[in-house]
Amino acid sequence: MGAGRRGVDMGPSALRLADLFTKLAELKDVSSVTDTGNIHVPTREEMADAGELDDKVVNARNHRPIGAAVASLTEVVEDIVTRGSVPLVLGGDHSLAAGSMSGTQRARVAAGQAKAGLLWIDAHMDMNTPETSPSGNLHGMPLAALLGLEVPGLSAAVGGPDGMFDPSRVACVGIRDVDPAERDNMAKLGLIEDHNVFTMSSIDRHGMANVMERALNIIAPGVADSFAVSFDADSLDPSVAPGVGTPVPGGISFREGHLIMEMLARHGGMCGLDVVEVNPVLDTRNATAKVAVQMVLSAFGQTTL
Ligand code: B3U
Ligand code: MN
Ligand code: MN
Repeated sequence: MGAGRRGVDMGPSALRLADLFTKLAELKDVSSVTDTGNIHVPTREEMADAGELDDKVVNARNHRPIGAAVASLTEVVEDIVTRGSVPLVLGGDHSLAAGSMSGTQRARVAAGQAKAGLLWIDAHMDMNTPETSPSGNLHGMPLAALLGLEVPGLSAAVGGPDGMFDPSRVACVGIRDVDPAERDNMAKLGLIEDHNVFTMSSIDRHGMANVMERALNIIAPGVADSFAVSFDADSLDPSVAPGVGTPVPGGISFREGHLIMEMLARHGGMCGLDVVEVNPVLDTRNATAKVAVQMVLSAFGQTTL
């Protein structure tokens, strides 16, 4: 409901079908893996019956049902992190990150731990608000909500300072499609190209290893610092990951994708991971789900030898 095209609701099934859980469980670095099942997402019909369909005044499509789903996800993730586990959240569209990421952050704050940094791997910035969005789609707005800008349906889950991320601990990688007014929101929060926003052009010029070293220094400046990762499958090049709603040419290659994940695993500080925007309806032979599973395995420590 947060995307422009239908089908990402089947993303988790496609990832399960690509053997995500058995392969994760086989990894030597991961001692136990539990599939906690799906979050209930109310249908438009259910919302209509409850008299809670969207009012048309705000440029934030389906913000009420999305708000309900994101609220449930926040609770589930907060609980997982409180129990000392690492949540792996399968989307679904990227609006869910408002819940997964703030759930992780809130659990850390409640436990007296330092806040996590955030790595946003995406073709897009997802820094729109209803005022700047050309589409009204909430999947273009979660990072804005996580940094404290007001987004109907998403800001309630972030719920104030405890769920929010510090912009100085946020890095973005793979960026190549930003809306004109979205840039104003970026500037407002200090998101700057080649400093904490690594566009495809930054990656071309400096190479992925250099970019990731710099990104890690931002998201985890201290040795003991943790970071959460939100991985949008459309960050990858459409030749590698065709099954996404808004493919943008010139993306992250298969090898660069693995390098990102391997560097995150080697660091050891990852405290949460989203995999979003896998759309089986637009995919070819489940290729996007399969490559996403490979990325997850690398992020959790899979190596060749
Ligand atoms: N920036 C555009 C397009 C977009 C954002 N996220 C995705 N597409 N996947 C928007 O609609 O906000
Ligand atoms: Mn995204
Ligand atoms: Mn995207």
